[in-house]
Amino acid sequence: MTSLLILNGPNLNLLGQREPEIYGYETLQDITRLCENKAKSSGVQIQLEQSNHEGVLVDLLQAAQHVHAGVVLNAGAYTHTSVALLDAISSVEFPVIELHLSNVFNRETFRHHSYISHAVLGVICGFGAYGYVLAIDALLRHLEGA
Ligand code: CA2
Repeated sequence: MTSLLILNGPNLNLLGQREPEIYGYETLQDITRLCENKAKSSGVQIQLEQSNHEGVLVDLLQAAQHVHAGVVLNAGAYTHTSVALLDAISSVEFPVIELHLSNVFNRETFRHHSYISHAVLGVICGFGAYGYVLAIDALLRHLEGA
């Protein structure tokens, strides 16, 4: 069965507790449930991981090789700072979708630049938690060759 990794970066464990006007009211647990329901209805397996540590995110991306067919990555603030994550994404053979809950382009200018965009299949942002559903759909459509 096709397996996908849903990988969340720093501070996303705090979702739903602060700044709901930017990130929505859903907690990471709500997003987990949303992704699990989407995976079930799509007939795929998913693994969900969250880490506040850049190196752990790199390790999880490397470990996904030959295990997962694709990755949905919300790299959080590391999006805007991390060449290490860019290099990790460049080194793997599976497609990665960059995801953001908020529309990073109508926020502070430092959020307009993403290091990881250079190596990803595509970017989804601004649709809140529903973006994860869109990203899983987009990955599966890509993997089916559609
Ligand atoms: O919009 C997104 O999903 C972001 O990746 C979220 C990151 C931010 O640095 C990116 O620019 C855009 C921040 C996640 C922090 O999440 C919080 C959750 C609750 C309270 C405060 C921050």
